[in-house]
Amino acid sequence: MTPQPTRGDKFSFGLWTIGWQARDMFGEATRAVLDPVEAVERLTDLGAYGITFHDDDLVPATSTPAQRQQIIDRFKQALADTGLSVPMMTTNLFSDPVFKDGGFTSNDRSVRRYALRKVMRNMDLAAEVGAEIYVFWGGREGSEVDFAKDIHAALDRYREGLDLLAQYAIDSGYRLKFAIEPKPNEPRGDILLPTIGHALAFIGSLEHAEMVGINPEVGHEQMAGLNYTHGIAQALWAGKLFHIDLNGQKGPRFDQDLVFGHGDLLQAFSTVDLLENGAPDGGPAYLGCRHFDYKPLRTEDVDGVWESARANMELYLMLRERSQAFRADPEVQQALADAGVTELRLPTLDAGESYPELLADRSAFEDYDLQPGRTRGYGFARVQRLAVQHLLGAR
Ligand SMILES: [Mn+2]
Repeated sequence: MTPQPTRGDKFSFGLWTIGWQARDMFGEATRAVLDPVEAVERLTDLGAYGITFHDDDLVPATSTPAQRQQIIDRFKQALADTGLSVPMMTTNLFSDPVFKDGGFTSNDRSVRRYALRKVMRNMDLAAEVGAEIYVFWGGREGSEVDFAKDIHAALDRYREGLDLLAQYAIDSGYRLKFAIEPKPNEPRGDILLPTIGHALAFIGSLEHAEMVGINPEVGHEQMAGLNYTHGIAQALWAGKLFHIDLNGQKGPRFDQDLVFGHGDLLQAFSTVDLLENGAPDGGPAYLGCRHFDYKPLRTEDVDGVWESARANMELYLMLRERSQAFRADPEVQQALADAGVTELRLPTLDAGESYPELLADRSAFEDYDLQPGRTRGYGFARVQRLAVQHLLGAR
C-alpha cells in the first residue's frame, strides 16, 4: 500500500505542468488543452493542496478584458467549490516574441516597461486569489552573444525592475514575497542568475532584500552540474528558501522536467530528508508548499498525465517515510555520530576563546599529533550504505 497524499502534505502543481500539451522543439502537441477548472477538480481528487500558474496559463494572451474577467471568475468559483489554494503565481515573460531578448533586461527599453506592467497586472490577481509567493523565472533574461549584452547594465535593470515591483507590492498592501528561480541556460544560451549562488548574491543588492528569496528547481541546478540538496541547504541557511520546484533530471543536458525522483533518486532522498528533518531540532526545515514543476511525458494521453501527477506526490511521500525510518534507526544514529556529523555542530573555538587563546594553545599546532587525523577513517561509506538500504526498503 503506497502512501496517499492529503491536503496537509501541501503538494502543489503548476497549471502549465499537468496542462502541458507536449509541444516540444521538434514536434507538435500530443494532447488537448486542459480546462483549468478540470485541473482544479482533478488535483483536488488526487489530494493536492494547491495550483499555481503564469498569467497566460489561465488567461490566453489574446483575451479581451471582459473575457479575462469571465475566465478568472469561473476559475475562482472552482477554487471556492473545491477548497484548492493558489499559493504561488508567476508571469510569462518568455512566450511572446516581444520577449525574445528578455523582459526586465531586454536591450529594448519599451519592452522592459511593458514587462513591468504585465507583472503588475498579474500581481493584482495574485493578491486577489490569496497567493503568498510570486516567482520570477527569467528564462529569456540572458544572451547567446557575449558582446551583445552588457551584464553590468542588465543586472542594474534586473534590480531596478525587482525594486520597483517590491515597492508596488508594499504600497498596495499585498502580502506577497518574491522568489527568484535560477536556471543556467535554455531557452537562452546563457541566462542571468544561473544558479542558486548567483541569485542569493544578487538578492543582497536589492532595496527590499528581506521580501525576496529563491525558488530553486531540482533540474536547473543539476543541469549546471550542481548538488541540489547542498544548494537548498545553503538557501535555508540564508533564510531564503521561499519556494521550491521539485522534479527530476538526468545530469547536464536539456531541461527534462521529469517526475520528482525520476532522475537522481539518491539525491531526491537527501532532498526530502533535508526538507523534512533538516531543522536544527530535527524537524522540517521547510514549511512551504512542495511544488512540482515537471512535464508529463510526451508519449502520454490524459490518463498518463494524472498517473505522473500521482507519481510525484507518491514518490515524495515514500521518500519521507524512508527518511523518517533512516533517522529513527539506532544504527544510523551511531553511524552518523561515528562519522562526526554531530561533532561539526560544535564551534571550533571554546566559549570566550578567540585567536590569542588559539595561538597560545600548543596542542592545537606545535604539539598537535597529525597522525591520528591522517590515518583515521571517517565512516562515510557506512553512512551511504545505510542510506541506500533505507532508500530501497531493505532495512
Ligand atoms: Mn525545468
